[in-house]
Amino acid sequence: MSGKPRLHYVNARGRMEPIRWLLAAAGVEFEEAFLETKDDLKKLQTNGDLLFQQVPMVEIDGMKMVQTRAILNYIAGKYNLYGKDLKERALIDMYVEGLADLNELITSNFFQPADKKEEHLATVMDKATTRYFPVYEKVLKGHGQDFLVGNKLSRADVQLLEIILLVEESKPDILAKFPLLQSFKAKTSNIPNIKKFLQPGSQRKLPIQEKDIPRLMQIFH
Ligand code: IBG
Repeated sequence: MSGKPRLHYVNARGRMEPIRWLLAAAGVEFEEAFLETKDDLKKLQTNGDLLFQQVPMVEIDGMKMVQTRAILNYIAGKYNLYGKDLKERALIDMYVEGLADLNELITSNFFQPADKKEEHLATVMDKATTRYFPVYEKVLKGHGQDFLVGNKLSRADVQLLEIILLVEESKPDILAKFPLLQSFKAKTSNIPNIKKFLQPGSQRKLPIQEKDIPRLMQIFH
């Protein structure tokens, strides 16, 4: 055992990507065990390694953790990215849950029928512009600080940057009307651990390609 967290998932973003982001931002090295086939998933299930028979699963500190949110909460708490008190934590939770909702909307685009994809994506981008991004712009404007909560990097900042970059892949000008999010993006992208993760060759995953969907479906269904 190397002592590094070991991540069990497919070699794709999916539900593991925010975990990869958070570990990377915390400066924690991690190993990945990729599921290539349904049998790989079955093996973990049969061994009793997956509490709910699902991945993501992360081996960390002697635990086999499942449930994405629980894993993220643990990492955020352990690496001091979860606010200084309960009220900061409550704010971080609200901001992060909004980001998780937006992330689900974006992900659901992959599962739309071909003839509905474009229209669905336009609706998602509209929601990003009118419901989600204005919230974070307003928070930054309200306190005039660089980070969302407590004038210090938290998991909320890490997850916001992840989503900004994700949305920009579909709509590069999405931040046009959000000047504070533009400077937020520039500053957080330059934090050394994050900058390193954004460089080619890191453990950050590329966007899921249409051609990968059947492979993922074969493993998970
Ligand atoms: N609530 C759980 C969590 O957040 O961890 C859900 C986990 C989950 O849905 N896991 C799926 C799984 O293991 C893989 S992620 N399925 C096997 C089974 O038998 O249930 C699938 C997924 C992808 C991309 I890929 C986006 C969203 C989900």
